[in-house]
Amino acid sequence: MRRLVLAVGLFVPFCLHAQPQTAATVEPASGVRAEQPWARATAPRQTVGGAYVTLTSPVDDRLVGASSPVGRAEVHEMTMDGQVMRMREQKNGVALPAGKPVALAPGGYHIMLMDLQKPLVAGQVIAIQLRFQHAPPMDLEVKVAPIGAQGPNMEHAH
Ligand SMILES: [Cu+2]
Repeated sequence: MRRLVLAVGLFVPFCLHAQPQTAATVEPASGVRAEQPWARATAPRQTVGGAYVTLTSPVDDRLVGASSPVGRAEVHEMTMDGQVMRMREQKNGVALPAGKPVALAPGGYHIMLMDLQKPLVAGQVIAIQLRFQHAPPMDLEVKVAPIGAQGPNMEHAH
């Protein structure tokens, strides 16, 4: 009995500090949600490409790396330095705050695909694995959108 009381005594303050809904419904760290993964087709001879996805983690996590059979994959951020576009590998990954969708999208964070063996062709589906600080690796099937696409559903754009 004494042990039970002690356990309850420790648990209650913890509950009071947690969010009311999430205390009961915390998803496992593996519950990262990936929405609309897509990559952009590449021109012949182009050996680099970009892939994009919106990630929502139920708990604070970080996207720390990626890999793909099509080439070397790195997590990058694109920024504008005046008129100059710069890309940097995110050595510390990209923060995924609990419950907040984080978009990897043209002009910002992206999965950089390098040393492509073959061009990425519109309509093709490529495999990309994402690695997280806490959640287990996630395998994505990434649809390739046409060259110049700004999003996953731009096949009829002019
Ligand atoms: Cu890049």
